[in-house]
Amino acid sequence: MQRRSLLIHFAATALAGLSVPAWAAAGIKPGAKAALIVVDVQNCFIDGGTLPVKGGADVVPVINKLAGAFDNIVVTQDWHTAGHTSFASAHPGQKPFSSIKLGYGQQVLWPDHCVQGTEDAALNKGLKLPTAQLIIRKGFHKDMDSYSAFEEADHKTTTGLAGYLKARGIKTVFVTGLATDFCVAWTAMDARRLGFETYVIEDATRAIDLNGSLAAAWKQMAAKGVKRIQSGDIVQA
Ligand code: VGL
Ligand code: ZN
Repeated sequence: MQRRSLLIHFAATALAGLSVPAWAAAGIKPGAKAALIVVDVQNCFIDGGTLPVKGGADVVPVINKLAGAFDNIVVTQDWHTAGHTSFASAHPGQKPFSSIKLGYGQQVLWPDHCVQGTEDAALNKGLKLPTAQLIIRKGFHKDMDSYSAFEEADHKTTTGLAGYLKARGIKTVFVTGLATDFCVAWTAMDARRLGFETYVIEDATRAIDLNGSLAAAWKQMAAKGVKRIQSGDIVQA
């Protein structure tokens, strides 16, 4: 390399090392082809519920504020039958937070939670999303769990969400809610795989963090091309 081009090369490399990604520096404007996905902000996952996530209530004001920046909002609810296969109580001798192998793969066993039609499964009252356009419920097949808002745990049965978003011309999704390392992560990774540009807004999520599951989830999401941002990176309309 010539001396001059070496210098230029050096300067460019130094700049690249210092610079933050363009989307973070400029702020992100979601626009008409983006959707905010609000995952499982239900009483069950908040203090007083059946499977409380530490700090779960803290996501509510962050999501309420984010909502103002989005034309399209989709809300999800974990919506289990009584006696659901993801409940430890459905497997004699098993305790919550252990794990077993089921027909579709490994399943963490949870306390009974988010049973259809109960107050526990209702969206948290603090959530103010009057402009939300779709509520999608998942995990309603008694013999199969569904962390992802797109696909059930067999990775075959679809919830219909991808079809809905694609039919509406949505290209980019921003995932928020509970819990970072389960339903948020699985939703985000499926979104990416299904062809959506995908962001997780970290401070609009809280985690269960079971045996290092939070760090593992961020690593897997990064490997799949999910982008990790903060609510302050979104430009309010
Ligand atoms: C979830 C565990 C069990 C979640 C749902 O919403 O992250 N976690 N069911
Ligand atoms: Zn569940």
